[in-house]
Amino acid sequence: MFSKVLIANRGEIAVRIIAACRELGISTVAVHSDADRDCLHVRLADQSVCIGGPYPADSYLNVSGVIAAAEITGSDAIHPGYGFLAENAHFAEIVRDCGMVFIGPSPKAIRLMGNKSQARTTMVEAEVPVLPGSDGPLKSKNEALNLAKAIGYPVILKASSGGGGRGMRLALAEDQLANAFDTARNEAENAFGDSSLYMEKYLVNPRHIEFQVLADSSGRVVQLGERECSIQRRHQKLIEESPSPALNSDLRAEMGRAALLATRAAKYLNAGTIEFLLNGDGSFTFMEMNTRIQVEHPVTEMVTGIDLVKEQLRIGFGEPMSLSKRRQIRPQGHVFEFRVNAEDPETFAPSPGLIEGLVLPGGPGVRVDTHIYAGYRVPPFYDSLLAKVLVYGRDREEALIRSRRALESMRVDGIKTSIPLHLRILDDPDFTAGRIDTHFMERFLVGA
Ligand code: MV4
Repeated sequence: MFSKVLIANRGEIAVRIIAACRELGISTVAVHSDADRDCLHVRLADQSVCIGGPYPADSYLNVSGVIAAAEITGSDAIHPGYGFLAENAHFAEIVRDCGMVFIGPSPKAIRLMGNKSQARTTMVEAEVPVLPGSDGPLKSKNEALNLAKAIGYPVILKASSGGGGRGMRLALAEDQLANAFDTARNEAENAFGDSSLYMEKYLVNPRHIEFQVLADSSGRVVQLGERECSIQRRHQKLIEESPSPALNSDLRAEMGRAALLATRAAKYLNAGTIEFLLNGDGSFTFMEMNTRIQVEHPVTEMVTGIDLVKEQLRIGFGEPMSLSKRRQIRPQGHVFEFRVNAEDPETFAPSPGLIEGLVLPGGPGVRVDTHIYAGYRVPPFYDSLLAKVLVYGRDREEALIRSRRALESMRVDGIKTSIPLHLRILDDPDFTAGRIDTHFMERFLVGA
């Protein structure tokens, strides 16, 4: 196994990765910014290196700073976590060229799935279902107009280099297309330096359901079931759960097979996620592949009992994944994840500052992944995630009751958090009945 791994991240995911390294006997190197000297990941790691100023561009996104820290500490590998450099193919290439292991897929797979239009084309060839749309990037506005007429409105224009909801424009009817095309092109050029767009038929009220996959260098590919991620606001997920209340075992098996096809088509290695849109009629289509460990990975860990980060480390080292073929992956029970953010529960304005007091929930079925502690000051420079509260129940009903109990017992004093919002969602009859889709939060917030 590796002797030393550098974690190119901060916050709860850095803490999570350090935990997996410890259990495997790997020593750890934290990197941090000037603003993060007092962070838990810095205290928990065996070594730490300050790599720059508070702004991400000066530290966690600073490729040469991260590489230098890995070199001077004699690290064998770099775990990128999520966000920051996790889906940067150039970074993955440099790590490899410096003789270290990037714990993730190959630069080629990152690049392929990072181009959302190429990803779509790859899935068409692999016979993974996709929505009607363009065959590669659109060459002109005229091509867009003709294609939209053929597939029917509404259509959505997406930036090839976008993803996660960035760089998308909707056209509900023909009179909106020219404008949507120009706006989307400009936005894509400004945001990604790549104006290339592709088109899909737009689904009005889909669910977002994603499958966790693992692939190792022996050629083994497995899927670990789904996460329902429809409870989100402006593409920021708030609550995830598994299993999805929308799937029966036949549909789950069919989507699982498609996830395996997609993973193989991408020549994928390590942990990844296949995102699908599920329509009200039970049809599903490939949306994107995420080439990283995700925020919500513990949802899958809790229903399967598998430590995904340890599997990532084993696979990165070139070992086979530890799941035996005979003992099948059998998800059990029901799990919710609540993202507790440092933000106003009504306006969603960021709420950084000093945590004056902290009481975390615990007891049966509760897991909290966090980097915060009483006396910690939440810096204003990074994303607002404070903690992930995960709750297991034998069934959805028990998980819901336990979730209320856990969130009611949690206290974060000194700053505003999304806990009161979660408690209100837990009182919503549509949420408790599992009647959710990607527009649930818009309806919920209007009704409030
Ligand atoms: C869509 C869609 C409907 N039809 N594509 C948003 C995130 C990015 N990954 C793609 N997204 C969407 N693509 C077609 N053809 C609706 C969304 C979408 C969405 C998807 C998942 C979760 C939340 C969402 C909220 C709004 C729109």
